[in-house]
Amino acid sequence: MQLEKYKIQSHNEDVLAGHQRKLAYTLSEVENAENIIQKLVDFQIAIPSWALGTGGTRFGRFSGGGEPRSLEEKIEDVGLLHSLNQASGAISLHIPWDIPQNAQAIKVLAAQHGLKFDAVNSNTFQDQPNQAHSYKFGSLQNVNKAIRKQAIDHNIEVIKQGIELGSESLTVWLSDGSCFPGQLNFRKAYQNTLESLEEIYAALPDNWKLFLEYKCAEPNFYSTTVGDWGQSYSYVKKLGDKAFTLVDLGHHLPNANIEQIVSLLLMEGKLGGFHFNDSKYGDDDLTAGALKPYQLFLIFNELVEGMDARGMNHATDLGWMIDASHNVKDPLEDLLQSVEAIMTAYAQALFVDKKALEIAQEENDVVRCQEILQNAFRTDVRALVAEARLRAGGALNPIALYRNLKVRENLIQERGLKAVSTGL
Ligand code: LRH
Ligand code: MN
Repeated sequence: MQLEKYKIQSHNEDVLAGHQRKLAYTLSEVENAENIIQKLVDFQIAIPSWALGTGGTRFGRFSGGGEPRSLEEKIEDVGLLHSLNQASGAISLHIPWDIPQNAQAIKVLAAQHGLKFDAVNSNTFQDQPNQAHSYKFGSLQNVNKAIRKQAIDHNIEVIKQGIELGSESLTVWLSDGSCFPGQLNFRKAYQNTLESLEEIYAALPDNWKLFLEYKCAEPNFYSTTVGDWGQSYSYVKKLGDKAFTLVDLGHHLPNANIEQIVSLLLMEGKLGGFHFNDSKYGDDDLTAGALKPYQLFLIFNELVEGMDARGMNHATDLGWMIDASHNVKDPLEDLLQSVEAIMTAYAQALFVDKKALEIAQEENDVVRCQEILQNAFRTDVRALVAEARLRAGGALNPIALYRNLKVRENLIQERGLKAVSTGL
């Protein structure tokens, strides 16, 4: 479903007065507002191709209808998101869930929607039909050399797919691990995985990056072979300058201090990017900022501080991606909310008075430190995020327009209630 520009313009005219009132007040409160708005305009978040349909759990899946039935329809849906918020200008594909039949045609279609291809994701956590060897006991860690070779070849094939689409990074998430004590020799599993990653790394074009995503548990429930940031860091440090650690917010043990992990990986120059989502218990893959907006703000506070300390470009030097699964929300509304929460946390982090914070930290003035951070977190920056959208040609209130235009109803009309999209 294509969204005509005039429909966005008439929506903006309807709500402009209210927006301008809020913006005027915010501009009076936030002295570096112009700089923040420009940074927000430049900031793009990649949408996962596997999260455009209804997700589910082993207990059930309740489809909402109108789901994309092909990669082409997935690109249309991300294109629609991007036309609404002008902040979703990239799609991250998962292979083999989204193998382009004709890469050039897909590339042209994406460009027509103003979309680029972010990281491509390999998949050695499921067995594909007619696959020679099973990944039941792991892929790159597997005790069987032929199974490791099969997994290595798949990753190299995914790089080839990505090159054709103009992607410049490969995300490797390994479900590899063990479910019971004694099942696995941890050292051999590590060494098999490292040797396998070295072969994949050797196949990377010069301008590419490899993102190694860690996860504490699931689907293995005793050990995971890339189980935390330290393990991922030890692999990427050994692999070389094109290898980095990817932080999925839902992949940590309870109460892990993710903002500290982010700060240290940045300091080491080994932070590659993010899979944004939120969670209360496990890898719940809920809407970003829905449960822990203060943690998301603290993560962006470390990102802005750490990236500025290294002179990094906020918009382009890290991989900004969402990884979520929608069990009860409309997938497109859920993704619009995630992008809004991420942009809001970023804007609040840009508003932190860093000079004052540094002085308070040097003086061990703990109370002042918290006052400075929470002043930024409690400042309503939503008008700045909306203004950035307006200047970029997006909708002031994307979800309101999405609903006013009955997008989901139209998609159900077009694609039917039973349409099921590939992915989780
Ligand atoms: C694993 C993960 C990984 C993806 C998958 C869809 O939990 O976060 O990033 O490959 O979800
Ligand atoms: Mn992930």
